[in-house]
Amino acid sequence: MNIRNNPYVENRRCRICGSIQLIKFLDFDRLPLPNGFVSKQDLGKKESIYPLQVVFCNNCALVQLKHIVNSSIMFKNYLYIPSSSNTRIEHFRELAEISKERFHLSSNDLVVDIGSNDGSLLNCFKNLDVGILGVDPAENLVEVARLNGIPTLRAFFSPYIAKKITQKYKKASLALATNVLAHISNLKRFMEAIDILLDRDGIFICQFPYLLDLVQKNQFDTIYHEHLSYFSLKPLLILTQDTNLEIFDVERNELDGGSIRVLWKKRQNIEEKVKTRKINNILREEKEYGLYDVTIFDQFSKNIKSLKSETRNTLFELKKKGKTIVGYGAAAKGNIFLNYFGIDNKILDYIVDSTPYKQGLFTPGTKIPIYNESKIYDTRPDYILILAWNFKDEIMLKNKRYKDMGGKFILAIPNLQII
Ligand code: DWN
Repeated sequence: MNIRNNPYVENRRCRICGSIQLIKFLDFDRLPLPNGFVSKQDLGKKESIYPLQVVFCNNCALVQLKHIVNSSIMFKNYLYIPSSSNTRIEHFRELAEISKERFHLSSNDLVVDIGSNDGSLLNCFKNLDVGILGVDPAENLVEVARLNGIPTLRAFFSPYIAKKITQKYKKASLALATNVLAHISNLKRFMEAIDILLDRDGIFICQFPYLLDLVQKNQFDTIYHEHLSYFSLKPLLILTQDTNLEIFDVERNELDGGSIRVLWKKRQNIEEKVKTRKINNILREEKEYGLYDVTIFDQFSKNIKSLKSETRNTLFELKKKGKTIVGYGAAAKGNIFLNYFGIDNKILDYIVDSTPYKQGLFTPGTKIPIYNESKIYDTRPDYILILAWNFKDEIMLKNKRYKDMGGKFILAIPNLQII
């Protein structure tokens, strides 16, 4: 079935190896899109809901969604911006500095960020006097990026767009994709486009939340319609086999609860030596943890079910005692958490968020109002449930005053804690 004419289609084959041995291990039933925030006037309207089922490929071990939602529905108007978190901006600044130094980038080099959003990452390269270009499909964000002085093409990245860039500008010395690869349905075509975009010694740096961290830390709420794939290193090596690119370095970091940064080069680029030992160490850790067998994912699914009942019982108990609870961070992951755990506006009075575009809207499915962060100090709730757990340190530091007033934080990922 063609995705173009449908809101979603079923994915019957593994998107990396083509196998039909796809084993379902977690089923969220149907949920609204996690970035599908609702305006006040649309509150009475029926929300679109889409299947969210997770499968394991028994051939190449890629974890992926069983259904693909039409990317135009998800990404044409996009409310997530990286600049809503200092932690992420600081991480971007370091990535730009490390990349410029390691790959000797200058103003003559072109750095292309795929899925450039509001241009936050490219702005870090611009400050280092390196040539930049963004590519993003979201009309609203491309406008913001351009207003911020970040040249940006409004498009879904493809071999055609890659060719256009090399003709209109030049071949890229560095291509970047942070929290993007998981959103791509046709991975082979994406890697083909990277090959077209890069110059001979070009480097592709791709970073995304790491499956090993997801499983080890119960990060079920990062599983949602935008993220078609959940990567370990093994399937990525299989993906790369029939391309002109090869993985030469891999690094783990703490962003978003644990991410992996994979570096590709062209096979002709002999400058960069393949860090075989690092790659093999990561593959060994994945195998020893059991990421290449569905058993670990069945256990993961059981862990989430017990976390759900423990979290629900605790929140319902607090409400029975007359306590007030609000949410912190109207994150996409937060909306999956709330909808799957059945936590709605009867439990949370409201959610605060630093993103201007989200304030005044309501969360999809649970219809919880979203306010500016200062609301916390107007109503002084007894508890704050941190939904953006990946930024818990930044959030708790920012709200020390709330703690000093006797307020308490609740975290449910990786496990239920009241702090
Ligand atoms: O992969 C994706 C990640 C990178 O970003 C996208 N598919 C969608 C999006 O997911 P998310 O919405 O879960 O991203 P964040 O950046 O983890 O969301 C954090 C939310 O918390 C933002 O809405 C901003 C908010 N926040 C806040 O209100 N106060 C964050 C911080 C640090 C704060 O102090």
